Amino acid sequence: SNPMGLLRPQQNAHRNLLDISGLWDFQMDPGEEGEAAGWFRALPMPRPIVVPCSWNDLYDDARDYLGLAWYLTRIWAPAGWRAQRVFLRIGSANYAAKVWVNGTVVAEHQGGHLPFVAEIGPQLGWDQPNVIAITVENKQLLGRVPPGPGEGGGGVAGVLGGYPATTYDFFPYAGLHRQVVLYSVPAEAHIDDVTVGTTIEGSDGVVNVRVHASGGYAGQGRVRLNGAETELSFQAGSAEATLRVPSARFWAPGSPHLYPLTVTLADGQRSTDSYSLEIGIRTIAVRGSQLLLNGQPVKLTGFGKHEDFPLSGRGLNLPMWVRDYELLRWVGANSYRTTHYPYAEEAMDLADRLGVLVINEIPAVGLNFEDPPEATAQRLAQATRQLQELIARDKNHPSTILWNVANEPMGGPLLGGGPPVPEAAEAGMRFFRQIYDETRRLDPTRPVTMVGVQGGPLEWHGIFDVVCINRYYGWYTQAGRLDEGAETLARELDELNSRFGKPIIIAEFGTDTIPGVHAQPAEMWTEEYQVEFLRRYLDIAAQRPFMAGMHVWNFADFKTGQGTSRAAGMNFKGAFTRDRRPKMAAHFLRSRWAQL
Ligand code: GCB
Repeated sequence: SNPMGLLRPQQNAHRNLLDISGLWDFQMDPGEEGEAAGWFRALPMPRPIVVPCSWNDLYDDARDYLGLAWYLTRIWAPAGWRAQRVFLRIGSANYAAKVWVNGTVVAEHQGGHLPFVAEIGPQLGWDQPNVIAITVENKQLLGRVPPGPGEGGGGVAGVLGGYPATTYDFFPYAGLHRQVVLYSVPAEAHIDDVTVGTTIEGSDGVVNVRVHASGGYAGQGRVRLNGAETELSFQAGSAEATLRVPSARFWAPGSPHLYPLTVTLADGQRSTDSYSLEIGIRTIAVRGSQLLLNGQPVKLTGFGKHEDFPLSGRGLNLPMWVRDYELLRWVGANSYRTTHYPYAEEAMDLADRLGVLVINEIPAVGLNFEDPPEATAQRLAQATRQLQELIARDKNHPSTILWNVANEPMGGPLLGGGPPVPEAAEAGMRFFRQIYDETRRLDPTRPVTMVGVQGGPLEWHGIFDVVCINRYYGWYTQAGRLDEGAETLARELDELNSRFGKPIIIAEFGTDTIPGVHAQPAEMWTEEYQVEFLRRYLDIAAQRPFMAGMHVWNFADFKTGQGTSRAAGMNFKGAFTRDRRPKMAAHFLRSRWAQL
C-alpha cells in the first residue's frame, strides 16, 4: 500500500483534478511573526508570486533569502465535488512546509522535490472562497537532507567559500517548485495505490499488478491491459493479478513502447473508481560487471543534470524539459541521473515515453559522516522518508532503472586530501547498510547504488549493486595535466574492477568551461580542455568491458552560490550553456555517441 497517498492524481469519470497553481500572494517573514498574527487568513503586504517557481530570481530582496515565506491563494471548491473526498497535493515545497486551509493546519512536510498530500474536505467551504496558505523555508540545517553546513561552515561550502553557504554545489533555490492541485476521489472505496512489476518469459511479457484500495475494500474489481481483462478480488483492501502479453514489445531506448493499463473497482456492473497508467514491460538486472536491460548488456551514455533555469529557478519548467530531451536525443545520450534530487513527475513521464534511462536519486547530497552522530541519526530518518516517498512516486516508471541513495557522502578529507577517517567510514557503513536494505525492501525489482566521491571510503561501494563514482583527475587534482589524470583514472578503474567485480559507472566527470574561450594547446577553462578531458575518459572506458556507463558533469551550466571557484555564480561544466547552446564538448559527445 501507499500510506502517503502519493498515487498521482488524475481526471477520469470517477475522479477530479484542479490545478490551483498560477499567481499567488507572497510575503517573506524573516521575524516569523506571521502565524501569531494570523497571516494564514490574509497577508498584510502581499506581492505577486508564481506557483510553481523559485522565489529567488523574482525579487531582489528574495535572491539569497532562505527563511520563512508565505504563499496564499483563494479558491472555490468545484460544486460538483461535494459528494467526494477532496485532497490538496503539493508537488514540491523546498524545504519545509506548513499548510492551512481556512485557518486550520492540514499538513506539515519536510524535504523538497517530493509530493505530499492532505485531505481537506472537512475544512472546505462550498458557498465561499477558501483560503489556502502555505509557509515554506529552506534553512540549511545540520540535521536535514541535504544537510546544512552547521556552525562555522564546512563541507563543500567551506572549500568553495560559497554564499549562501551550503554543503552542495548548486544554488539553494526555495519555494513551491511544482504544481499545487486539488483532487477528489469517490467517497466510497477508492484506489490508493497501484504497483506494477514486469518480467519477461520468452517473447511474452508477464505483468504483475498489485492494487490497494481504501477503507479495507473487500469487493471486486478488474485490470485491463492491452485488450485483455482479469478479475480482482479484494481482501482487506488488497488485490493482485498477473497478466500475460504474448509477443510483447519490450520497453527500451529506441523502442520505448508503453501499454495502457486500467484498474477498476466494480460493484456488479457499476464501476465505482478507476485509475489508468502507461506501463513499460522490461527487466533490469546486474550480472557480474554488466547491467542488463531485458537481458542484454546496456551501457549508459549521458549526463548529470539540474532542474535549473533563469527566472524559474528550480520551478517546473516544461519548455526546458521538452528541449532537454530533444538535446539528449541530438547528442546521442540514452540516460541521465537526477542529480541531486528527484525531478518533476512530467520529466519521468517523458523519460518513459521517449525511452531515456534514469538513475533516480534522493536529495541526499552533502552527507558528512564526521558530523555529530545526532545529525547522522536525523538524516537517516529523513533520507528513509525520502526513499519511501520517491519509490511510492516513481516505482511504476520503466525509465527508472537504478535507485541512487546518496551523492558524494564524505568520510574524511575531500578529493583524497588525506585518508578516510575510520570512525566516519564505519558510521557510513552502518548508515548505508540500513538505507540499502530499506530500498530493496521497498522495491526488490531495481538495483541500488551510491555515488562515491574521489578519495572517499571505497568499502561503502561493497554494499551496493552498482559502483558509481565521480572523478575529476585532470581538474580538481592534476590540474592542467590531462595525461597524468587519465593514467590515475585508468589505474583506479582496474583496481575497482578487481576489488568489486560489479558494473562501474563514472557518474560525474567534467571541467568548467567558459563558452567561447579557446586555447591551443588546451588549457583549463577552455572549450578545447573540456573536449580533451572528456575524450580521455571516454577512451579509457571504451577499453574496459566492465564499464557500464559514462555520465558527463553536467548537461548544462547551472547557477551556484557565489564563491571564488564559481565565476559569476555559475558552475560552467555544462556541455551546453545554461540557455542550451552547445559548446564544442556537445559536438564532440555527439560524434562519439550519436552513431552508437
Ligand atoms: C561533484 C558534485 C557536483 C558538483 C561537481 C563539481 O562531485 O557531485 O554536485 O557540481 O562535483 O562541479 O564540482
